[in-house]
Amino acid sequence: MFIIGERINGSFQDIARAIREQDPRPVQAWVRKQEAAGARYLDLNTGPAAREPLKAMRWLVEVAQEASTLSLSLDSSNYEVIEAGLEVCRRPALINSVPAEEPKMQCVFPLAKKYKAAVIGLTMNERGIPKDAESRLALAMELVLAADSCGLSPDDLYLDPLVLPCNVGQNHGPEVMQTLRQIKLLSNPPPRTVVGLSNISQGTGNRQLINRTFAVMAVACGLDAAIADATDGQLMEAVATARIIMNLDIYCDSYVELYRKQNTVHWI
Ligand code: THG
Repeated sequence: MFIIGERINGSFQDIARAIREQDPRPVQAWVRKQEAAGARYLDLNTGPAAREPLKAMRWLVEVAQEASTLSLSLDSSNYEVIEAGLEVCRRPALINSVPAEEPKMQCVFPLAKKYKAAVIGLTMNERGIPKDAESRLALAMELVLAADSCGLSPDDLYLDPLVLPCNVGQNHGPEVMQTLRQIKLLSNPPPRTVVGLSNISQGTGNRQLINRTFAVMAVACGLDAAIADATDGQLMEAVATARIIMNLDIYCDSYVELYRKQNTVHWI
């Protein structure tokens, strides 16, 4: 499982201020910090308050690319904002995200082809987030079929079963785990899976413990990627260890260090 650094998000006050004042320093500081901590992608989200979201996304992409060569995940439900970011991306990006709604899929998948981007598909539609794994899987299949009909390879599709805070959606936890396991049976090659990890602990105490416990359980269910706090050292160590136990990486005494450096060393 690899980490998509969550921190460049306008819902954090320092990033909201940086966007407002066009001050690149806090953004670049978080780019470097997340990269050093072992993030493989950087999620960029202008936040709900950005007055000119197209301009803000373009600016975030340009600032991030000046500080790092990491790939970018463009996080918005507004596809004009996504395309504004894609236009200035130097490397193939990840479009975050599209729900299983026909008109939106017909907009986003061709956009992904045009810019050679991968896509995160959400297992939700006009009626919201389903309660059980079975209904999430039905929406996952709709995403797989729509992506395929647009010529997008299944391994460029990341499916997100949508994690809800455990203090409001406790019954969703086992359904998300079940969905993660069963998504791998939908196609060959299978779609990839991703979650917004920190959602699980929003509004709870002991956030880091809840995040890392969820993360290791999800690795056991085959999770491929998480939008998460890459600078949480204990989370990164727990994920590296879960990968060893699942036989996804070769055990060596320095595996925790190697996981952090996975962007620069050859990693199986
Ligand atoms: N799936 C996909 N994309 C996503 C999500 C998802 N993008 C956004 C989000 N969920 C993942 N990113 C975050 C970023 C921050 C937090 C949670 C998820 C977070 N923020 C603090 C909070 O709300 O308490 C902010 C605290 C502060 O302001 O300091 O927890 O699920 N595809």
